Amino acid sequence: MIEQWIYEELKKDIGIERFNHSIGVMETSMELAKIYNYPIEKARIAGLLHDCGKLQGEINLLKMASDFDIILDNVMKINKELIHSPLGAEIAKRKYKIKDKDILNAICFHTTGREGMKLLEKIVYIADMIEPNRDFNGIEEIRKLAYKDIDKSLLYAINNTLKFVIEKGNLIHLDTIKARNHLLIQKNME
Ligand code: DGI
Ligand code: FE
Ligand code: FE
Repeated sequence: MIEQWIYEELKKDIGIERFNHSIGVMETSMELAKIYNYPIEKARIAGLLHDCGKLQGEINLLKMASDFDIILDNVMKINKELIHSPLGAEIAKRKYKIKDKDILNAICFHTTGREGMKLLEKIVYIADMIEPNRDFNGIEEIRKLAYKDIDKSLLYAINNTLKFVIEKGNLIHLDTIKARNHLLIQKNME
């Protein structure tokens, strides 16, 4: 059971639009959990809270991260939108009292992915991309694959993100590259 105060606080912190997106990610995470035999309640909390670090208004992300003893690499310092994930994991721990490491990791790595992602991390990464409010080129393919083969869908989604990041001329985070290499190496060893 997710207590009501968590919904209320989250809505206040991240705003109604991002809150609605989070509800979509929560529901999609639960659907994927069912298909892949993962505990539904864990998927539900991770999906709901995945963007809890996307605080509204003028906030100094670098200062907040440092107050929470989060060590940021240079890519994160330059591409500050990446900070909301590790920050979110800390907020989930401190404010929402989440102790489950799998849930905290799913929040922490939901934007970049990482080498050797666990099932809940994959579920949240994909659900974040395909929840019903999302729309972009290539989403239908990710949606279709998500319900059949989560690793294929993850690889497709990461490739999509990388193309988008490159098109914008942004830095690529090493964890995204490692996530992709890991999936490709695993596929080639099969
Ligand atoms: O928080 P959301 O908008 O729901 O989604 P998200 O947490 O997946 O963030 C998406 C953004 O993150 C999108 O603009 C692409 C960016 N991103 C993902 N991987 C990387 C990246 N940006 C950089 N610079 N490097 C990455 O590896
Ligand atoms: Fe996010
Ligand atoms: Fe999100």
